[in-house]
Amino acid sequence: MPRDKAAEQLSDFKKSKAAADKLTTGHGCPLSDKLNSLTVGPRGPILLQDIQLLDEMAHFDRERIPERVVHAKGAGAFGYFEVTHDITRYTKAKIFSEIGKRTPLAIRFSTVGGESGSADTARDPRGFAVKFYTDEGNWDLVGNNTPIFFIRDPILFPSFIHTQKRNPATHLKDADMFWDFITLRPETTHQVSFLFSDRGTPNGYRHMNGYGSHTFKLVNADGKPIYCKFHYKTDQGIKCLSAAKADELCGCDPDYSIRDLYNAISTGNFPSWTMYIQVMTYEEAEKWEFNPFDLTKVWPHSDYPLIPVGRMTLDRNPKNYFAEVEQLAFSPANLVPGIEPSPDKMLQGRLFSYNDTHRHRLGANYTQIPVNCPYRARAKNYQRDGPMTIDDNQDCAPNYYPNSFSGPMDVKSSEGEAKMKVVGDVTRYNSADEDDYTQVGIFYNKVLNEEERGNLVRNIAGHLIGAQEFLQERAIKNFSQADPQYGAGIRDVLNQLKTQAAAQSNGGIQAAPASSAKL
Ligand code: HDE
Repeated sequence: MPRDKAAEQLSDFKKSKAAADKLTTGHGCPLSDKLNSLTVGPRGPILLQDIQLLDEMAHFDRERIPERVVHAKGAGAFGYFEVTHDITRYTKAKIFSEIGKRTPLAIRFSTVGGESGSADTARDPRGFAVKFYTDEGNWDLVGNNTPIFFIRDPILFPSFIHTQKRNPATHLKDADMFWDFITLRPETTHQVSFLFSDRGTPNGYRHMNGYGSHTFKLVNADGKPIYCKFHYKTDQGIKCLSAAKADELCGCDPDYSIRDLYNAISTGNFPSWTMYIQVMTYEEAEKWEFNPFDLTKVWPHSDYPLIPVGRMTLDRNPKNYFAEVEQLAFSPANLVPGIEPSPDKMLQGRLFSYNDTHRHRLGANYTQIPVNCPYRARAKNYQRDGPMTIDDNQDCAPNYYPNSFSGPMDVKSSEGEAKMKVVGDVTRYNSADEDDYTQVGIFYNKVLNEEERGNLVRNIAGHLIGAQEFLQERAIKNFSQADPQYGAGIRDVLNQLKTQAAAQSNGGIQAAPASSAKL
């Protein structure tokens, strides 16, 4: 089998070095023997004074940091964004200030539910997180390869994620947990339909679109706001894996997507995406038939056409995965002047969660880690000290505000948030009341073709077969509300699978239900 660029990484490193470096301890002291510990006699016990051994062991014992609670398995890369179209009438964000402007970026693609060693081709949404190192600080657009999400209230997120992970007793993926939650919360039907379609198993990370998914607010230089959604369309074309191929790769090449991205970039085959926005005025938002802040809905392109903005190109692989990808910390709260949150409840929930998880995973000074540092703007503020302060800690500048000694001053100007008027009674509104099915019907009938509809019902039935019958019935009822044919198709395949299973029931190995390993 020919060796690809990923397989040649070590040889390439060797070629880049005229001679090997001198080996040292962590404190830089040269090491004379890296193969033998310090013992009393050839078979004797090891001495406590073997500082080299202790240093090595103690560091090894601390190699792992907590993996991401979701999106644990992923691939990262670096590149740039270039503006191709003027959108300054919508936003004053400096990244979009002129055609031709380039801004460096980091990206991380991921699967969602699996652990950091899980298979890349699992049926799952894909994370599509981009960090733009802009002149005015880092802007992170932390999206997925889907324009929608399963739920519309962040309070449901931890439970939802628990049902996608492992049963607390058996430590197995559990189809009952999955389908119980999904069917009790019908707002999931739209995203579940997307997930079980062919788009649920993209062919690597280069052949899929990305979406900011949420509604954001853009604000222009006159302070005028407009609602907006961000899209990236792959310039490589969409390619998906069949369920059978995705399954096969789970076994024979579980790192398929990481390898594909690494090899493409290292052979100069730089992947790119075209960025578009959709915009909706406040007046249109008031009148639209759906709630424009509901993350389970798309904004139809026919009503809110895609407006081209620029192109994102990936041209560098990480030099070190842990430093540059495992420690890469995205946050929807990393916004810049001209891009603000909308009232989307899910986005509001995320504004808290990400920085919180970074403090837990990486420590209070995670923004000092080079890959997270807003290096094109630099942080100047009154935060000091804390674990792992690795930069100059803002040197001798005053550490309190206000002050009379030239400490950094706030900008009382257009850099601040746009004014927003909010009125309403505070209560816990039941978000289950919104329309859960109209757009699913459109997806089933108008977005998918005949073959894709067939794949969708087969993929759903192949997983639903693992759940109890009352859950199967509840699921069919939900899908039928989007279109009776949709529910009926799932019932037909389920019945076929049950007949096949009955025929095979005498003897044989007790296998996982069809497709269950993929979620
Ligand atoms: Fe995330 N999500 N999420 N999420 N998410 C995380 O942050 C969370 C949601 C997304 O490559 C975590 O650093 C909450 C929607 C991506 O590093 C965590 C809610 C969308 C990534 C977290 C959501 C996403 C994450 C885990 C509901 C698409 C990977 C580790 C309110 C629009 C980023 C981490 C990377 C990661 C929380 C919902 C995308 C725990 C509370 C919707 C791409 O903070």
